Amino acid sequence: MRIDIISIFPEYFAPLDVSLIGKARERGTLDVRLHQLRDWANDVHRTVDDTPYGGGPGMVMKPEPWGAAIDSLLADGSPRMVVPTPSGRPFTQELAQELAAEEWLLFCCGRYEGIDSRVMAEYGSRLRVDEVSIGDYVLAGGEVAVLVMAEAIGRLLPGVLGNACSVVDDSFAPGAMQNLLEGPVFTKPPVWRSHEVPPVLMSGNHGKVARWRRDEALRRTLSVRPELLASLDPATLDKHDRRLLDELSFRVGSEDVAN
Ligand code: 6GU
Repeated sequence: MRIDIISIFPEYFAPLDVSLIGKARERGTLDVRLHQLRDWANDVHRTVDDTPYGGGPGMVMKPEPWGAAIDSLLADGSPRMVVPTPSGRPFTQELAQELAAEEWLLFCCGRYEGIDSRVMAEYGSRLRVDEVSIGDYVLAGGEVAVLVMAEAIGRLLPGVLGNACSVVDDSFAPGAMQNLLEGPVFTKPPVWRSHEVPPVLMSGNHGKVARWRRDEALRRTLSVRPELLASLDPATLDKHDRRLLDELSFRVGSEDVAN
C-alpha cells in the first residue's frame, strides 16, 4: 500500500519509522511519502492560511497550495483521499478495514479552522474523498489523527502483524467477539504482589477458558460501554450470556440499561 501525507508539519510523522509500521515500510509492504504543503505556497513567506470569509476566529487553509500539492500527486493516478477533521464521519474499525483494502491513500492534514471547503468539492468530483474524525474531542490539527489512522490501517495489511489471529480477536473486529470489549489478560508469574491469576486460565480447560473470557467481556462492556451491549444483535447471545446479563440486571433486546 502507498500512503501520501500532506502537512505543514511532516516531522509529526517520525513515529511511522518505528515498530510494526516502521518494519512494514522497511519491507516495502507500506510505502509512506511525506510532503510539506508549504512547498506549494506561491509567496516568499510560504503562506498557507488566511482569514475566514464571513468572519469568526482563527484562520482557514487557502485552497491554492492544496490544489497544487494534490495535483502534483495525481500525475501518478487516483488515490483515495482522507481529510482528518473533527466534523468528519467517525473512524471505526470497519472504515479501517475498508481503507486497508485500498492500494493508495492520500491524507490531507488541515491545521487552524480547517481547509477551504472548495478543495474537498474539487477533488470529491474526481476521487473518493472522506472527511474523517477519530473521536468527539478537538485536536489542534489532523496530524495526530492521521498517525492513529495509519497505525490502525497499517496493522491490517497482510504480513504486518506477527499473528494473523490477533486481528480477528480485536474488540471491534466485525466477527469473533462482535461489539464486545476484551476482558483482562494475564501472564506469568501466577502470583504478583499477592494478586492471583484467575485459576480457570491455568486449568487447561479450553471450553471453560472461552466461557470465562466471554463472561469477562460481557461484564467489561456493560461496565464501560453499555451502549455497545444495547446495540448488540440479541441473536448473538447464547443462554449463558443471557443468564449472566440477567444477573447483572441488563435487559436483553431493550435500549434500557438498568444499572
Ligand atoms: Cl481527524 N482532526 C482534528 N483536528 N481534531 C479531531 C479529529 C481530527 N478527530 C477528532 N478530533
